[in-house]
Amino acid sequence: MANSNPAYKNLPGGYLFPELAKRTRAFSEKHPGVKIMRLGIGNTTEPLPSSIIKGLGVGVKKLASVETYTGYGDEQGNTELRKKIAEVKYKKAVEKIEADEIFVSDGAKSDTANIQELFSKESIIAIQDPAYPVYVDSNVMAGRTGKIRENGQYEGIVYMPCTEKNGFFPEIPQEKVDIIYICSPNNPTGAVATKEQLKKFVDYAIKNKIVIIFDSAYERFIYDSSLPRSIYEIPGAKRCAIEINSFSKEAGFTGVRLGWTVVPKTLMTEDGANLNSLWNRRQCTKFNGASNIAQEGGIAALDKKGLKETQKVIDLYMKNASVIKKGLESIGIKCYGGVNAPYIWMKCPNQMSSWDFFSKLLEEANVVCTPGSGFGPSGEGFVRLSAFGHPKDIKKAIESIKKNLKI
Ligand code: PL4
Repeated sequence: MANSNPAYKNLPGGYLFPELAKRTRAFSEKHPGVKIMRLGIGNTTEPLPSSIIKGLGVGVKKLASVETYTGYGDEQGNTELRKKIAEVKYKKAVEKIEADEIFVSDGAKSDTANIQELFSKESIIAIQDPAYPVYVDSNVMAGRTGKIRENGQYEGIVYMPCTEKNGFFPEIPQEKVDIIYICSPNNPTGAVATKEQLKKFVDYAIKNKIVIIFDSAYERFIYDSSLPRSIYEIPGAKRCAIEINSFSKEAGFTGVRLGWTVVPKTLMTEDGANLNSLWNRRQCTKFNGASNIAQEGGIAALDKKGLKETQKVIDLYMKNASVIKKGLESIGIKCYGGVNAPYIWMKCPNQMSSWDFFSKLLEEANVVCTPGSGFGPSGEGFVRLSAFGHPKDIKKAIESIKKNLKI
């Protein structure tokens, strides 16, 4: 007789984003004809630049002839792409990132969820609160936690609150932890860690044999060149950190699917395992490589022309961020993020709860946001607005908020 994984019973409700979609759909059904403006899920809207379309086309064309056809590729990814990622993305790394430390994936979501498999079930994880929900949920599914408490925190997880008080970057945990998740630029708060802030964590991790899982999915949105785009810009990080990144937001690959994870060969666990070898073993067993077409697109995205063209799209989204932030501030709403990051972290007026404000914004302005509490208990009282949208739609949404939201 088959029994279910008991750890799944610890998950209280649905995953955040489908829940959001469900509530939005329910509103639509109740109010047919009302046009909803979506600033909820961070989903790209702009067409791919011509150089990437060309690159994807190269991938398609190769499949059409027996001389160039490829079937399964290397589980670790296309060698040319791995070399290109190492060369283009880690120019500022203190210690060189080698191509064989890069594992190409079908996007950052799967890797952020799967990476915890490399660690013992007893490992204690520390998570920024609020955070992208995959970090917590994947550890709950793996049985690394107990039940969720009334305060919204899981037993067995160390929460690192990111609040207005600490500028949305956490203090070093007081308790013993083994794995620390950090996301910068942060989803959902839009806060970006400085070199000094990251150095504190790297030094602490090296001293205590902790592994940092660094999610840099939004690094291209950092305009301030003094801020680090990779944890490997911090001395020693190759001895304590794994970095996960994605083509989704910087190159519009949310539907194409392509990302990568850096697992340095110098990264060891306390019991002497080499994490690069473990991840390689894991990927070879459980992953058959990213789509060869998508990987050709990725190579094109990292070419000089590709980088120039994607920068224009990033600029467009960042203009949206500024429109959202300025619009909300003009009606007296307190906002964070939106600079060096594509998310605006908005404080709900009149101390409303995140879900109450979500409903109010949808009903009064017909705008969808993401409730902050969905990212963790410290997100309560905030909502996240996404700058990924077509500029015309973003402007309409902000005009509607300014005109219709009663605060
Ligand atoms: C909705 C910090 C978005 N259904 O596209 P990927 O898999 O390369 O990237 C996933 C990802 C990884 N790390 C961070 C992210 O914010 C995301 C994407 N997050 C959002 O609105 O928060 C899309 C969410 C999607 C999901 O569940 O990931």
